[in-house]
Amino acid sequence: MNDLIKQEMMPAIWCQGCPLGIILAQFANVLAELGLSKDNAVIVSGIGCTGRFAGYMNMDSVHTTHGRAIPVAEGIKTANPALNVIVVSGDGDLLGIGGNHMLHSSRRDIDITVICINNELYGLTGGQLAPTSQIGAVTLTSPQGSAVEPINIQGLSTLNKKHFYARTTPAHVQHMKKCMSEAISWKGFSFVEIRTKCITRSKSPLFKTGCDLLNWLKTEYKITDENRKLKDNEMGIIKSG
Ligand SMILES: Cc1ncc(C[n+]2csc(CCOP(=O)(O)OP(=O)(O)O)c2C)c(N)n1
Repeated sequence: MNDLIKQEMMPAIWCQGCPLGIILAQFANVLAELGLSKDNAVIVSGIGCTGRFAGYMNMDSVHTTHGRAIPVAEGIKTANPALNVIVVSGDGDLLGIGGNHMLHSSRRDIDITVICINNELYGLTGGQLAPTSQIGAVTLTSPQGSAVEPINIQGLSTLNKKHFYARTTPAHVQHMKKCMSEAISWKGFSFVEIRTKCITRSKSPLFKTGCDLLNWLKTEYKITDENRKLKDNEMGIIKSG
C-alpha cells in the first residue's frame, strides 16, 4: 500500500465490498505518480462515507462540514496558490447541500480538482434520496421510487466556456486513474464524477456484493476517447480550454 494512505488506520471503516477502498488506493497511486505529497498537496472532504478520504490520507487534509468542501478548498488555494488542492466527497455533499458552491467555484475557474464519488444516494445517513438518484430509484425516503430525473452533473460541469469534466467508474481502474491524473494536472476548475452504487443501502438486487457491482459497472459503462457530450452509459473526458 502506498505511504500516502495512513497505514495505521487501515482497514477502512467502509462496508465490505464497497468500491471506496479501490478508489482510495488508486487516488493515492495517482498522487504518487504526479509527485504529490504532504509537501505540495492538500485534500479536502465533506461529511459522508466518502468524507473519510481526508482522514485516511497521510498529508494535510480537512474534513469539513457537510456541503462546504469546495469553499474550504477555494480558501486554501487562495491563501497558498502553490498548493495542489483536491476535494474528494460524495454526491450529496457536492451537489445537494453544496451544489451552489460547485456552480460558483467552477464559474470563477478556481484551480482546484473536485472528485465526486456518486453513489446516487446519501450513504452514511441511511440511504436517503439524493439529487443524483435515478428516476424510479427506491431509497429510504422514496419507497415508491424517485419521481424526478437526477441532476445533470455533466451539464453543470460543462456550463462554462472553459471546463474539465470526466466520468469514470471504479471498475475501470486505468481509466479512473487517467481521469484523476488529467483533472489534477488541469489548470483551472476540474470535476471528476466517479459513478458507483451503494451496495449496503441500494435496494437493487443487482448489487448485493462488491463483485456484483464491479461486474455490473463493467458491462454498463463504455469508454469513449471523443471530446464530446457523453451519453448516459459512457465514460470519458470533456474539456475545453
Ligand atoms: C449540515 C448538515 N446536514 C446534514 C448532515 C447529515 N449528513 C451527514 S452525511 C450526509 C449525507 C452524505 O451523503 P453523500 O455526500 O452522498 O456521501 P456518502 O455518504 O454517500 O458517501 C448527511 C445528510 C450533516 N452532517 N450536516
